[in-house]
Amino acid sequence: MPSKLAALNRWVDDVAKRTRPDHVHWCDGSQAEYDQLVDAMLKTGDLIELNQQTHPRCYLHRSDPQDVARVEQLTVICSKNKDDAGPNNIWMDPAEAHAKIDALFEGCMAGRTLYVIPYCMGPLGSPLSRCGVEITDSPYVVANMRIMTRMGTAAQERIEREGTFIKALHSIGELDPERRWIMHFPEELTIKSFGSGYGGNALLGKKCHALRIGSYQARIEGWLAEHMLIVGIENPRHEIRYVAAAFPSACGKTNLSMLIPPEGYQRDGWKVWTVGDDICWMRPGKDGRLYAINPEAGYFGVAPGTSKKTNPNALAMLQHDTIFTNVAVTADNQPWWEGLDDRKPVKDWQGRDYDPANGPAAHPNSRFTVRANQCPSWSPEAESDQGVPIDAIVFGGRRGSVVPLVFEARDWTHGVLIGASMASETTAAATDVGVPIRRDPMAMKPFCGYNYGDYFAHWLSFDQPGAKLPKVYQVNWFRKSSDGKFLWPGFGDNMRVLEWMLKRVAGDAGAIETPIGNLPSADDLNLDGLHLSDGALDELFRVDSAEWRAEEAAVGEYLASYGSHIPDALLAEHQRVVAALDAETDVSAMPRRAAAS
Ligand code: OXD
Ligand code: MN
Repeated sequence: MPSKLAALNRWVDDVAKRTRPDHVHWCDGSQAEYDQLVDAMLKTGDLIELNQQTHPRCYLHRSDPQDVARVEQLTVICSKNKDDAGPNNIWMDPAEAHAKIDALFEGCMAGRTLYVIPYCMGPLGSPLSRCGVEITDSPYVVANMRIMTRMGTAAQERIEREGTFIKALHSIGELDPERRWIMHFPEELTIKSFGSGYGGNALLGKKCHALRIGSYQARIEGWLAEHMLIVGIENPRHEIRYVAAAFPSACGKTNLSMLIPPEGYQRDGWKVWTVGDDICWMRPGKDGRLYAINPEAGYFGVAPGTSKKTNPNALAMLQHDTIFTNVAVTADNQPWWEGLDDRKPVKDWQGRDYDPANGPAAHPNSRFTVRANQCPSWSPEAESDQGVPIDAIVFGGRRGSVVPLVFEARDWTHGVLIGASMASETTAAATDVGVPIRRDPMAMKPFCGYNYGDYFAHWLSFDQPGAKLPKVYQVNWFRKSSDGKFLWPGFGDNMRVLEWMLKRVAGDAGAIETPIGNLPSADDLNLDGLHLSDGALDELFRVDSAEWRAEEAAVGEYLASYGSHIPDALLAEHQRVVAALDAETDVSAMPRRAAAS
């Protein structure tokens, strides 16, 4: 028997009986196995060799043009009770869902190899880690899982010791969008995904396990599975404090996780360490602090916009041992994407001769898959079994107006309200009047595996006697002037905002109390060497009471849509903010009174 665990052998046998593959291969996760897979994919054309002089061991995968992104309308949560999935999810009855998707799996691996991938999300020895087994018929998925997770023999051994694992079944099927489902059965700790090879739909350890099933498990077991990056900020005294930050897609999460501080900061000895760029699992430690691990071992990042200016660390890590998906190529066969540099691509993401009339050369959601430790700012603490202590949690979104550059929650409950109120613009527009925003609490809208109301209650439950919880912040790097220009330079200069937060944590910085939370005054932020346009600072920190009353009215309506699942304490906190705003005639007339640090 391939595994010492009967339940695992039985599941693999059952799947093989249904899907009828020509071969079954148990992955050991070795370099030799990876190399063989790559060789085979180069022969079939699943991978294309890139310029091996400039980019050793880098390959390009061109996906089916209809299979380039997550599919939220086909992503379902199949809990026994509809109410448990909540209005934030598309729900399907588990029996109906199994029947629907099992019919698609019938005989789907004929002529193919069934790969069994035992994987561990998180360091192999960590009590915070959780394991799963993915079955797939896609060698591209196996290669990506080897980069993104700890997979193979060692993970299998942990699964055999523990006796439990998430069952994650995947087939690319015929890549037919009409025969595609991404299904989650939280109570059965099972995922079934059919008809897509795209990362978020097919690398089942990532969004499906680490967030949707993970959030469900976390609620039962008393921890948090979050859509957050984790960074360590080292100060000139060589103290490192860790920050976890949630942002919806396309808000610069990968860039923030790999930030290079402005020159003056570097001279003074500041440094940023990358622990994770997308997912964070956190649990209270014995000392009452929250300890976090990055369950992933690699980055599956968006390529367009990555450049020497926006993210030099990412660019450095992408020079070797990287799988690119749906990028363009230059005349000398190097990977290329919009925003990289001034070179001209010759082939677009579909392999056609590049013609601007066909749209961007690289698909806007083209990706790189790369081992985390290739990043120059990679933190060795990413391998720590106990995780890193989190001192600050940051919630961010893309808001052209209303939301100031940064503000601090008064306490944990207020912080949970700030997270629950998160929203982000869905489109970029020249001016921001009327830009639609989508409510995306804790940036988990596509990823929370159960009812958001219950999720907020779970967040509130961490406020226990003896808990030393992180301070909570909201940031907005994207506020614009009335003529549509970004007011804040962003990127490395975001360090200035992080420094203020960490000084607050240490009790070393001031703040001004307002009804929405505590804001820094201009004197509290280090603005040395920064040239902001006239009036930018005032606008960045302007809190307009009329705008905020409208904002909180929208938040109130949103919270009400979760009915009785919304915890009373969250509604009471919302009422407190509304009442404070109502009492204010002109909030923008700051400062009011200094907040306690
Ligand atoms: C991602 C996403 O791919 O959030 O990380 O969509
Ligand atoms: Mn993400």
